[in-house]
Amino acid sequence: MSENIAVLGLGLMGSALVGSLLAAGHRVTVWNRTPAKADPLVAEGATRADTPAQAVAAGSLVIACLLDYPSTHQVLEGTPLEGRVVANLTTGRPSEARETASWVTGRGAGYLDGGIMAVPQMIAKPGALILYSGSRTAFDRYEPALAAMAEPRFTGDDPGLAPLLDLAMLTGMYGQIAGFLEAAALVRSAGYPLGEFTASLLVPWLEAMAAQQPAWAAKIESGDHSTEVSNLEINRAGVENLVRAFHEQGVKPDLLLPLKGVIDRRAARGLAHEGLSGLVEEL
Ligand code: FVH
Repeated sequence: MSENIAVLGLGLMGSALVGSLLAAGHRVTVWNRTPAKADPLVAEGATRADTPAQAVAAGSLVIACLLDYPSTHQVLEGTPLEGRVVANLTTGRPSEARETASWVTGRGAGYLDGGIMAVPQMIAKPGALILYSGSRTAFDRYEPALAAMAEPRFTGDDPGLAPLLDLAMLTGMYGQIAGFLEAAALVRSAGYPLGEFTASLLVPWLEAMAAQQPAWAAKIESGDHSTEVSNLEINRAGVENLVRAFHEQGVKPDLLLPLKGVIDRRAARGLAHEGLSGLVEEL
Protein backbone atom coordinates (compact mmCIF):
# COMPACT_ATOMS: atom_id res chain seq x y z
CA MET A 1 0.00 0.00 0.00
CA SER A 2 1.32 3.42 -0.93
CA GLU A 3 1.56 5.77 2.07
CA ASN A 4 1.86 9.53 2.53
CA ILE A 5 5.12 9.96 4.38
CA ALA A 6 6.87 13.09 5.63
CA VAL A 7 10.64 12.99 6.16
CA LEU A 8 12.30 15.68 8.28
CA GLY A 9 16.08 15.81 7.93
CA LEU A 10 17.86 15.15 4.65
CA GLY A 11 21.39 14.52 5.79
CA LEU A 12 23.25 11.46 4.51
CA MET A 13 20.92 9.05 6.27
CA GLY A 14 17.66 10.98 5.78
CA SER A 15 18.33 11.25 2.03
CA ALA A 16 19.02 7.51 1.77
CA LEU A 17 15.76 6.77 3.63
CA VAL A 18 13.79 9.02 1.27
CA GLY A 19 15.35 7.31 -1.77
CA SER A 20 14.22 3.91 -0.48
CA LEU A 21 10.67 5.11 0.25
CA LEU A 22 10.34 6.67 -3.21
CA ALA A 23 11.67 3.50 -4.83
CA ALA A 24 8.97 1.54 -2.98
CA GLY A 25 6.27 3.79 -4.45
CA HIS A 26 5.38 5.93 -1.42
CA ARG A 27 4.40 9.60 -1.70
CA VAL A 28 7.13 11.41 0.22
CA THR A 29 7.16 15.04 1.33
CA VAL A 30 10.53 16.27 2.52
CA TRP A 31 11.83 19.14 4.62
CA ASN A 32 15.39 20.09 5.52
CA ARG A 33 16.85 23.11 7.34
CA THR A 34 19.19 23.65 4.39
CA PRO A 35 16.67 23.53 1.53
CA ALA A 36 19.15 22.69 -1.26
CA LYS A 37 19.59 19.15 0.13
CA ALA A 38 16.03 18.42 -1.05
CA ASP A 39 16.86 19.16 -4.71
CA PRO A 40 18.06 15.68 -5.79
CA LEU A 41 15.17 14.02 -3.95
CA VAL A 42 12.62 16.33 -5.57
CA ALA A 43 14.17 15.33 -8.90
CA GLU A 44 13.50 11.69 -7.93
CA GLY A 45 9.84 12.41 -7.16
CA ALA A 46 9.66 13.77 -3.60
CA THR A 47 7.56 16.85 -2.82
CA ARG A 48 9.36 19.78 -1.19
CA ALA A 49 7.89 21.38 1.94
CA ASP A 50 8.94 24.88 2.98
CA THR A 51 8.34 24.23 6.68
CA PRO A 52 8.22 21.18 8.98
CA ALA A 53 4.50 21.88 9.53
CA GLN A 54 3.85 21.75 5.78
CA ALA A 55 5.64 18.40 5.55
CA VAL A 56 3.81 16.94 8.56
CA ALA A 57 0.46 18.08 7.16
CA ALA A 58 1.17 15.97 4.05
CA GLY A 59 2.24 12.76 5.81
CA SER A 60 0.36 10.43 8.12
CA LEU A 61 3.73 8.81 8.96
CA VAL A 62 6.38 11.36 9.95
CA ILE A 63 9.99 10.14 9.89
CA ALA A 64 12.54 12.33 11.67
CA CYS A 65 16.24 11.73 10.99
CA LEU A 66 18.05 14.69 12.46
CA LEU A 67 21.34 15.33 14.16
CA ASP A 68 20.12 14.76 17.73
CA TYR A 69 17.05 14.98 19.99
CA PRO A 70 17.39 18.72 20.73
CA SER A 71 17.26 19.43 16.97
CA THR A 72 14.28 17.04 16.65
CA HIS A 73 12.47 19.02 19.36
CA GLN A 74 13.32 22.31 17.62
CA VAL A 75 11.92 21.01 14.34
CA LEU A 76 8.71 19.52 15.80
CA GLU A 77 8.07 22.40 18.23
CA GLY A 78 4.91 24.23 17.21
CA THR A 79 4.12 21.70 14.45
CA PRO A 80 0.62 20.19 14.77
CA LEU A 81 1.02 16.41 15.20
CA GLU A 82 -2.57 15.34 15.89
CA GLY A 83 -3.37 11.96 14.28
CA ARG A 84 0.17 11.38 13.00
CA VAL A 85 2.66 8.65 13.81
CA VAL A 86 6.14 10.01 14.47
CA ALA A 87 8.98 7.55 13.84
CA ASN A 88 12.06 9.20 15.27
CA LEU A 89 15.16 7.56 13.78
CA THR A 90 17.55 10.09 15.28
CA THR A 91 20.26 8.53 17.45
CA GLY A 92 19.94 9.33 21.13
CA ARG A 93 19.76 8.04 24.67
CA PRO A 94 16.90 5.96 26.15
CA SER A 95 15.92 8.82 28.48
CA GLU A 96 15.64 11.20 25.52
CA ALA A 97 13.45 8.71 23.67
CA ARG A 98 11.09 8.29 26.66
CA GLU A 99 10.84 12.03 27.17
CA THR A 100 10.20 12.62 23.44
CA ALA A 101 7.56 9.86 23.42
CA SER A 102 5.57 11.60 26.20
CA TRP A 103 5.98 14.96 24.47
CA VAL A 104 4.75 13.62 21.11
CA THR A 105 1.92 11.44 22.43
CA GLY A 106 0.77 14.36 24.60
CA ARG A 107 0.15 16.16 21.33
CA GLY A 108 -2.14 13.47 19.96
CA ALA A 109 0.35 11.46 17.86
CA GLY A 110 1.61 7.89 18.05
CA TYR A 111 5.35 7.45 18.70
CA LEU A 112 7.99 4.99 17.61
CA ASP A 113 11.64 5.36 18.38
CA GLY A 114 14.11 3.76 16.02
CA GLY A 115 17.75 2.73 16.09
CA ILE A 116 19.27 2.43 12.63
CA MET A 117 21.75 -0.43 12.44
CA ALA A 118 23.12 0.49 9.02
CA VAL A 119 25.08 3.13 7.17
CA PRO A 120 23.35 5.10 4.38
CA GLN A 121 24.80 2.86 1.65
CA MET A 122 23.13 -0.20 3.26
CA ILE A 123 19.60 1.25 3.28
CA ALA A 124 17.07 -0.92 1.40
CA LYS A 125 19.71 -3.63 1.03
CA PRO A 126 19.88 -7.03 2.76
CA GLY A 127 21.53 -6.73 6.17
CA ALA A 128 20.10 -3.31 7.01
CA LEU A 129 18.12 -3.39 10.24
CA ILE A 130 16.13 -0.76 12.13
CA LEU A 131 15.12 -1.49 15.73
CA TYR A 132 11.83 0.06 16.85
CA SER A 133 10.15 0.50 20.22
CA GLY A 134 7.12 2.39 21.48
CA SER A 135 3.61 2.00 20.10
CA ARG A 136 2.99 -1.54 18.84
CA THR A 137 -0.19 -0.32 17.13
CA ALA A 138 1.77 2.29 15.19
CA PHE A 139 4.43 -0.28 14.26
CA ASP A 140 1.86 -2.79 13.01
CA ARG A 141 0.08 -0.10 10.99
CA TYR A 142 3.25 1.08 9.21
CA GLU A 143 5.44 -2.04 9.18
CA PRO A 144 5.16 -2.57 5.39
CA ALA A 145 6.25 1.02 4.71
CA LEU A 146 9.07 0.83 7.27
CA ALA A 147 10.26 -2.36 5.57
CA ALA A 148 11.13 -0.33 2.46
CA MET A 149 14.06 1.27 4.37
CA ALA A 150 15.45 -1.74 6.25
CA GLU A 151 14.24 -4.86 8.05
CA PRO A 152 12.01 -3.41 10.80
CA ARG A 153 12.19 -5.18 14.15
CA PHE A 154 9.85 -4.25 17.03
CA THR A 155 11.59 -4.68 20.39
CA GLY A 156 9.03 -3.56 22.98
CA ASP A 157 6.63 -0.93 24.31
CA ASP A 158 9.23 1.09 26.22
CA PRO A 159 10.29 3.82 23.75
CA GLY A 160 13.76 3.78 25.34
CA LEU A 161 14.38 0.16 24.39
CA ALA A 162 15.35 0.60 20.72
CA PRO A 163 17.99 3.26 21.52
CA LEU A 164 19.25 1.14 24.43
CA LEU A 165 19.68 -1.91 22.18
CA ASP A 166 21.25 0.32 19.52
CA LEU A 167 23.78 1.56 22.10
CA ALA A 168 24.39 -2.01 23.30
CA MET A 169 25.18 -3.13 19.75
CA LEU A 170 27.51 -0.16 19.30
CA THR A 171 29.16 -1.07 22.61
CA GLY A 172 29.87 -4.57 21.29
CA MET A 173 31.25 -3.05 18.11
CA TYR A 174 33.55 -0.61 19.93
CA GLY A 175 34.83 -3.42 22.15
CA GLN A 176 35.70 -5.41 19.05
CA ILE A 177 37.38 -2.39 17.45
CA ALA A 178 39.40 -1.81 20.64
CA GLY A 179 40.59 -5.42 20.57
CA PHE A 180 41.46 -5.19 16.90
CA LEU A 181 43.47 -2.00 17.34
CA GLU A 182 45.53 -3.45 20.23
CA ALA A 183 46.11 -6.67 18.26
CA ALA A 184 47.14 -4.64 15.19
CA ALA A 185 49.63 -2.59 17.21
CA LEU A 186 51.14 -5.76 18.68
CA VAL A 187 51.41 -7.49 15.29
CA ARG A 188 52.90 -4.37 13.71
CA SER A 189 55.54 -4.22 16.47
CA ALA A 190 56.82 -7.61 15.23
CA GLY A 191 56.81 -6.55 11.57
CA TYR A 192 54.33 -9.32 10.67
CA PRO A 193 51.99 -8.52 7.73
CA LEU A 194 48.85 -7.12 9.34
CA GLY A 195 46.51 -7.91 6.43
CA GLU A 196 47.47 -11.56 6.51
CA PHE A 197 47.15 -11.75 10.30
CA THR A 198 43.72 -10.12 10.16
CA ALA A 199 42.25 -12.23 7.35
CA SER A 200 43.72 -15.62 8.09
CA LEU A 201 44.03 -15.59 11.88
CA LEU A 202 42.08 -12.88 13.67
CA VAL A 203 38.74 -12.88 11.83
CA PRO A 204 38.18 -16.67 12.03
CA TRP A 205 39.18 -16.55 15.72
CA LEU A 206 36.76 -13.71 16.48
CA GLU A 207 33.98 -15.53 14.63
CA ALA A 208 34.58 -18.63 16.74
CA MET A 209 34.61 -16.53 19.92
CA ALA A 210 31.42 -14.66 18.92
CA ALA A 211 29.68 -18.01 18.51
CA GLN A 212 30.24 -18.59 22.26
CA GLN A 213 28.38 -15.46 23.28
CA PRO A 214 24.84 -16.90 23.40
CA ALA A 215 26.15 -19.43 25.97
CA TRP A 216 27.67 -16.54 27.95
CA ALA A 217 24.35 -14.70 27.78
CA ALA A 218 22.60 -17.80 29.20
CA LYS A 219 25.12 -17.88 32.08
CA ILE A 220 24.50 -14.23 32.85
CA GLU A 221 20.72 -14.65 32.72
CA SER A 222 20.91 -17.63 35.10
CA GLY A 223 23.32 -15.88 37.48
CA ASP A 224 25.45 -19.05 37.48
CA HIS A 225 29.01 -17.99 36.66
CA SER A 226 30.63 -21.36 37.26
CA THR A 227 32.86 -22.53 34.42
CA GLU A 228 34.40 -25.64 32.97
CA VAL A 229 36.22 -23.64 30.27
CA SER A 230 38.64 -21.23 31.94
CA ASN A 231 38.27 -19.55 35.29
CA LEU A 232 38.99 -15.95 36.17
CA GLU A 233 42.39 -16.78 37.72
CA ILE A 234 43.60 -18.25 34.42
CA ASN A 235 42.31 -15.19 32.59
CA ARG A 236 43.78 -12.83 35.20
CA ALA A 237 47.20 -14.41 34.64
CA GLY A 238 46.62 -14.37 30.86
CA VAL A 239 45.79 -10.68 30.72
CA GLU A 240 48.70 -9.89 33.08
CA ASN A 241 50.97 -11.75 30.66
CA LEU A 242 49.46 -9.85 27.73
CA VAL A 243 50.09 -6.49 29.35
CA ARG A 244 53.71 -7.39 30.12
CA ALA A 245 54.24 -8.59 26.54
CA PHE A 246 52.83 -5.30 25.22
CA HIS A 247 55.30 -3.31 27.32
CA GLU A 248 58.19 -5.52 26.17
CA GLN A 249 57.18 -4.92 22.53
CA GLY A 250 56.98 -1.16 23.13
CA VAL A 251 53.19 -1.07 22.63
CA LYS A 252 50.75 0.64 25.00
CA PRO A 253 47.99 -1.70 26.24
CA ASP A 254 45.75 1.29 27.05
CA LEU A 255 42.56 -0.23 25.61
CA LEU A 256 43.10 -3.50 27.51
CA LEU A 257 43.84 -1.98 30.91
CA PRO A 258 40.20 -1.24 31.86
CA LEU A 259 39.39 -4.95 31.34
CA LYS A 260 42.37 -5.93 33.47
CA GLY A 261 41.12 -3.58 36.20
CA VAL A 262 37.71 -5.26 36.32
CA ILE A 263 39.26 -8.76 36.34
CA ASP A 264 41.58 -7.80 39.20
CA ARG A 265 38.66 -6.31 41.17
CA ARG A 266 36.57 -9.46 40.77
CA ALA A 267 39.50 -11.71 41.70
CA ALA A 268 40.22 -9.57 44.77
CA ARG A 269 36.68 -10.37 45.96
CA GLY A 270 37.65 -14.05 46.09
CA LEU A 271 35.73 -14.97 42.94
CA ALA A 272 38.67 -16.12 40.80
CA HIS A 273 37.13 -19.60 40.53
CA GLU A 274 34.25 -18.23 38.45
CA GLY A 275 34.21 -17.73 34.69
CA LEU A 276 34.61 -14.45 32.84
CA SER A 277 30.82 -14.01 32.62
CA GLY A 278 30.90 -13.03 36.32
CA LEU A 279 32.61 -9.76 35.38
CA VAL A 280 29.18 -8.42 34.36
CA GLU A 281 28.32 -8.23 38.07
CA GLU A 282 31.11 -5.65 38.53
CA LEU A 283 29.63 -3.27 35.94
N1 FVH B 1 25.18 8.20 8.82
C1 FVH B 1 25.25 7.07 9.51
O1 FVH B 1 25.93 6.13 9.11
C2 FVH B 1 24.53 6.87 10.82
C3 FVH B 1 23.99 5.47 10.97
C4 FVH B 1 23.25 5.24 12.25
C5 FVH B 1 22.22 6.35 12.50
N2 FVH B 1 22.80 7.65 12.33
C6 FVH B 1 21.99 8.75 12.87
O2 FVH B 1 21.10 9.32 11.91
C7 FVH B 1 20.91 10.71 12.21
C8 FVH B 1 21.22 11.54 11.00
O3 FVH B 1 22.53 11.21 10.58
P1 FVH B 1 23.10 11.70 9.18
O4 FVH B 1 24.20 10.75 8.82
O5 FVH B 1 22.02 11.91 8.22
O6 FVH B 1 23.75 13.09 9.61
P2 FVH B 1 24.02 14.41 8.74
O7 FVH B 1 24.34 14.06 7.36
O8 FVH B 1 25.01 15.20 9.51
O9 FVH B 1 22.60 15.17 8.79
C9 FVH B 1 22.11 15.79 9.97
C10 FVH B 1 20.73 16.33 9.69
O10 FVH B 1 20.24 17.05 10.84
C11 FVH B 1 19.89 18.37 10.44
N3 FVH B 1 20.04 19.29 11.55
C12 FVH B 1 21.10 19.40 12.38
N4 FVH B 1 20.85 20.33 13.32
C13 FVH B 1 19.62 20.82 13.08
C14 FVH B 1 18.80 21.79 13.70
N5 FVH B 1 19.20 22.46 14.80
N6 FVH B 1 17.59 22.05 13.17
C15 FVH B 1 17.17 21.39 12.06
N7 FVH B 1 17.90 20.44 11.42
C16 FVH B 1 19.10 20.16 11.94
C17 FVH B 1 20.81 18.67 9.28
O11 FVH B 1 20.28 19.76 8.58
P3 FVH B 1 21.26 20.63 7.59
O12 FVH B 1 22.59 20.75 8.31
O13 FVH B 1 21.36 19.88 6.31
O14 FVH B 1 20.57 21.93 7.47
C18 FVH B 1 20.73 17.34 8.52
O15 FVH B 1 19.52 17.24 7.83
C19 FVH B 1 21.84 11.03 13.38
O16 FVH B 1 21.12 11.01 14.59
C20 FVH B 1 22.85 9.90 13.33
O17 FVH B 1 23.45 9.64 14.57
C21 FVH B 1 23.41 7.89 11.04
